[in-house]
Amino acid sequence: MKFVTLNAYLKREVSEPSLANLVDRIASACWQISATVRNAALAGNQGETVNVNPQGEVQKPIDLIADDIFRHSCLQNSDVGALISEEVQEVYHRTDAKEGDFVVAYDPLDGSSNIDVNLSVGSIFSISRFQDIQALLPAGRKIECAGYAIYGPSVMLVLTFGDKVDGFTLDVDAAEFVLTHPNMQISNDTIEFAINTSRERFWDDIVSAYVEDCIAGDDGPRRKSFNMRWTASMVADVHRLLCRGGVFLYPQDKENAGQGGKLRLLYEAQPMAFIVETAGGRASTGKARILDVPPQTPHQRTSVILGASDEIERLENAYAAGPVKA
Ligand code: AHM
Ligand code: MG
Repeated sequence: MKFVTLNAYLKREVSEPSLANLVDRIASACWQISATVRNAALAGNQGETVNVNPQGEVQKPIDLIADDIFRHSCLQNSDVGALISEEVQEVYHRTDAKEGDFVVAYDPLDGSSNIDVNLSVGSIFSISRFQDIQALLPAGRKIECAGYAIYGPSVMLVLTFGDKVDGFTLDVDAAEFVLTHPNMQISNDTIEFAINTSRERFWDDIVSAYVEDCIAGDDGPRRKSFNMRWTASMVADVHRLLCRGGVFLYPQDKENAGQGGKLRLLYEAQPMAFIVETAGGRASTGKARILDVPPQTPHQRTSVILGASDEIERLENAYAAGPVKA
């Protein structure tokens, strides 16, 4: 079967050569990271380092290697003006960055707690434009391109420029990504949800009621039997819902409220929200559209509820109506 290569796709879809080049650089970074992930045990890159990232989480050697690969690949494009990485406290910016240069926000290795148990992990990114040094953090609505790579049974790159979402699979023999999943759409018709249920005691009434109704199955108010899946790798959980529908929740809860939630706005929530909305889904904090949340600090966290449009609207309506009555 003859597939369109990522290279041919970028030539066809992206009129600005430098933007096409940057996406190509990122694809190449993802490919290199996938090889590093595959060889982590053989190269002695499993386990932890003594370093912590800006969120106070212990970094794995592979987090640092992935960050290095991502950063160097992006910087091969001379129009990159700023980089915001989950693994680096400070935002990097070129001192001579000019308006219109690219700002790349990225999580080089999402779900890295899964590395040592050989489960899917990935990389997430967004591309927006540099305005000035005072307004370095990208607003969700200014994102021009977002994507993620998933390092699973096959390596995939899922990409959007805001009009459609296309999925590419790495053809290892041909050494290129090829278009295998054109125009990915999130179905509204779903019977699957993803949430870390070990946090149930921290949930607010709205999330508790939503999950309770799903679990009640055919006899409950939803009149259908739901399934639950949780990978603890956002890339894998979001990829699943892009492929077969569903809802993903990592809400702000009583335990993480002090820091605003668990997932980071700029390099986890925003890119995934842009992808999910473009695929026909919805992405919310419960109370606001994720892409409307104003970025204030590089590593700020947020509540994340995204996926099938009707399900997210149901949750938003419940938040708007206020706490569930006993
Ligand atoms: P990470 O970027 O440090 O890997 O953290 C983000 C990950 C997400 O991929 C995933 O949804 C979440 O953390 C899992 O958290 P938990 O361990 O609470 O289930
Ligand atoms: Mg992450």
